Amino acid sequence: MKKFILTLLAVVAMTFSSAAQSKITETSIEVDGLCGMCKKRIENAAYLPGVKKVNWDVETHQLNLVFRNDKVSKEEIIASINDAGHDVKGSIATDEQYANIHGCCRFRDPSQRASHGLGEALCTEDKK
Ligand SMILES: [Cu+2]
Repeated sequence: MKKFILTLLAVVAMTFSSAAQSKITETSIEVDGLCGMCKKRIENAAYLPGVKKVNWDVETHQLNLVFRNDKVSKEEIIASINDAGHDVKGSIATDEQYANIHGCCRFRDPSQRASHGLGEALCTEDKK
């Protein structure tokens, strides 16, 4: 019986250690936005179940992510950010999604970008 319990403990320990090693993904993606309000919106959208850390930098536009890849995928996180109205490099929000964004956060608007000291938007299609 004692041997059985020890074997069981060893199996449990191995399961946990391999899970901790291989199931964490650390990555960063480029997300367009302007300000502190955008930061909150982007980080809230990215913070899905299984996501451990989110940090969007208003200067670099990089969103750093740490997540459990057995619980959530990068694609799901990107879809959620698009849903909140923000453009991700390689995955642009639809006009309907973008329309929900607060007026002062219109990151595709060249005059808003200029007033925040930003260059060209990620979305380079002509939006009129
Ligand atoms: Cu904003």
